[in-house]
Amino acid sequence: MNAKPSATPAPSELQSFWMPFTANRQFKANPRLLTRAQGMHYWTADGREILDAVAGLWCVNAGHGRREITEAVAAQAATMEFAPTFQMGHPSAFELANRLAAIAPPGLDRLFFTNSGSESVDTALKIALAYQRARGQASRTRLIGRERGYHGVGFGGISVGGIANNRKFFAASMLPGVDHLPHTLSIEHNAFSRGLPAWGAHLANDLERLIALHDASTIAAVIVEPVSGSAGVLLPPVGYLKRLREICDKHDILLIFDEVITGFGRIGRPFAAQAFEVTPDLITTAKGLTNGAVPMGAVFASRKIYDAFMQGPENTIELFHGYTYSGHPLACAAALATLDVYAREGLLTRAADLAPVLESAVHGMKGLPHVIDVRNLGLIGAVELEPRPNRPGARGYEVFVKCFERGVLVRQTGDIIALSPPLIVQPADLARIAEVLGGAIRETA
Ligand code: PXG
Repeated sequence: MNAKPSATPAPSELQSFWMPFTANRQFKANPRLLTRAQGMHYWTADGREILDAVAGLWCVNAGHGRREITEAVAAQAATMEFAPTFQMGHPSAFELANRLAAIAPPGLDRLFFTNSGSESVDTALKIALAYQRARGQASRTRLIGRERGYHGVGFGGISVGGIANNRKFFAASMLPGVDHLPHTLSIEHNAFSRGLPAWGAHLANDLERLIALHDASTIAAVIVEPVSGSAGVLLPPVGYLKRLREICDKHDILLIFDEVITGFGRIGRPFAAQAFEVTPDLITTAKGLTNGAVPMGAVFASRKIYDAFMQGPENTIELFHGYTYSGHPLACAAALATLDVYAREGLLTRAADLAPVLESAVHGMKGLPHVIDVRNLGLIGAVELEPRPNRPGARGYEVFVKCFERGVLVRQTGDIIALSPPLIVQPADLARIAEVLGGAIRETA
């Protein structure tokens, strides 16, 4: 099917939109505009078909144009476009919370709704701090993140995050009392590992060092992505996450998993917590929750945390936090329909079946020029390229553009190319993605 070609805007018509995380001038000189999507594909403004190897931006897990989802959103919009959830409610927010609780790791059955991953992260950090106070441990105010972590762009998220470019402009305005664990990428020890790298579980022990430095009585929570996506697909070494959990338990510190990327089936179970058999105290999600159709995030909290707030007089608000659009009816409708699609098509576990296909497709790139590492887990893949001298990111960008010109959308982070296709992907799609990416790498000096 071809998209109806729509007139490509003139450069002067592209100036007002200040684009996020984009080289605005470079983009506006050579725009890449998408105008339609269905299944595994986008179509560009000039009618070219693009195979989507990144599920939009890691969010369209059930593939594009799912009629069940758009019809549910349209029906909800026609019935009641908005209802408040402050001291009021509407049934689908409660239904969605129950449905999410049913697929959550054990005990994480209390849901706080947000509108994005960034809001989920800031919400989880605030819940962690307020929880410590509610249970009489108000001295536990420190937060621990990780180098190269990405937790969105709120002030909380960039403070616990570990990406220098996201932090340096705001350095003076970071949350106080934040430390960072070392990241877990070691090309030296683990290059071209298939699945989880064997070396590096001991990196979790750095948490003991921070605890010895500050004392456990000052630390509220540790936040990590079980698998970090944005910084270029950094995998946890075998045993690493279990070790983090043990140390947190030993010192009564909360563990938060940021599953904005790993949630909703990306690595073969509904949540990475289940795939790794490590249960955190809070999980942050967004993206795949609504298949990207309507912005929404959700924080999963343990019963223990929720119950700690449910104290005191019943007419008091227990948590002074929330968004006008927490549990927005259109988002709830999208999420409920998305969960139906996931269940009907077995998508929350499909990545486990396809992981070996993606693994051999991406590892086929070992040996291509400038490829210094290949990483994979579930339906996540990454190819790391050697940076050009003094021009970090240039080679990665060139590969990204070449892939797009040849009809495959990949995601570039510096000199790392990341793949995270919709969970409906077929082996033939993975072969095509590998063929185009491999060709682009081969032809990029
Ligand atoms: N946490 C994690 C782990 C994320 O990956 C966020 C929080 C923030 O979500 P929002 O909805 O506020 O953007 C994210 C977002 C990429 C890429 O290319 C990744 C994200 C966003 C945009 C691009 O890797 N992740």
